[in-house]
Amino acid sequence: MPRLTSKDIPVFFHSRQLDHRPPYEWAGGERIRHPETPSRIEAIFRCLTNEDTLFTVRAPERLPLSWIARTHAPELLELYQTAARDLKADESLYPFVFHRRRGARADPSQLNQTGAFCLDSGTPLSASTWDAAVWSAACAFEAARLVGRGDSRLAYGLCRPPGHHASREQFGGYCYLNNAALAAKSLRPKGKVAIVDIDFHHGNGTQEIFYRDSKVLFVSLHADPKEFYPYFSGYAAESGAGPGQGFNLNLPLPRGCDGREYLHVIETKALPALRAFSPAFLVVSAGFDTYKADPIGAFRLETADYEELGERLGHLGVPTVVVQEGGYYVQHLGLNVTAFLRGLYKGGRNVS
Ligand code: OKP
Ligand code: ZN
Repeated sequence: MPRLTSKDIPVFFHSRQLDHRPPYEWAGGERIRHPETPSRIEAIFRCLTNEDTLFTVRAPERLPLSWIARTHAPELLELYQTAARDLKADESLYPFVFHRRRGARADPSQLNQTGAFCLDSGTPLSASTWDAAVWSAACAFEAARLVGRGDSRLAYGLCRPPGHHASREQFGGYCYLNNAALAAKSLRPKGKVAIVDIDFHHGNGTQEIFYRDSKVLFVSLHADPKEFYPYFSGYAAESGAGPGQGFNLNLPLPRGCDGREYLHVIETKALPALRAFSPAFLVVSAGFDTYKADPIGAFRLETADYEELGERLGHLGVPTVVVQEGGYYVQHLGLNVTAFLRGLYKGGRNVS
């Protein structure tokens, strides 16, 4: 592995992440083309490799199952492997019977029981899903490893499928393994970790995983869950539980929110909470479905806002792992990611 210079932002990506191809999702009783496509990360990859002064792309090593099992239930991981074994190459499995587990048992060797492990009808399983999700998680994990070792102040996991909706026991919202949570879990023994989730949607999975944890602060800006996915969480009143009370901060924003409003909430709510926590590490769940042209989001951020946002987070001066989440306007996705990372890099340089 080449020695890092101060100019490098290491990027992790593996081509096997492209093999997961959800064909459609069920939304409002309609079958619509799935927005979470392999072309998303191909576009980001192209953009990052064109900017060769700032980024170095490399492949992660395969992540051992034992690491994933520190964040996810063994039954969930078994179900993914059942799907990898039993589904035909062109098959996508959408459960049509869901149930709230609440202590009920479900058998992960029976694909008919997938509904027990799944939150919604937009997140199919295929034979390739498990492998793609493991490589996606590996990208986040390797980025965290580099930052945790002090080898880089900033690293980016070009993750896909995304992760922030996946909880310990369930998948959904296009997410299977919680990449940001895996990264945070790996850093946690070395010091307090703050996770900032800037995806348009609330990171219900990440919130749930760290809800009782006082060493991991979760701060999320997202669309009001009264109106937008995931509907059942993301409300301001959710502030943590037990020892984790006070270490979960939800900042729901109204439809139509623009860069000014967004950055104002960052400045007045998110950054003060982050500074008060004084984390050793920062993990950013970076979604770009807040972009004005996003087909499923409803905010109005512009490319320049992402650079500004990055700069302000960079000013915290905390070693940072960025994990890719959503963002579905593929044409400008690479531009927005690059702007954000450039901002973080610049912001971080002006500290101390
Ligand atoms: C994943 B990530 C839109 C329905 C919404 C779920 C959204 C999942 C978003 N037709 N379906 O970007 O947070
Ligand atoms: Zn999203």
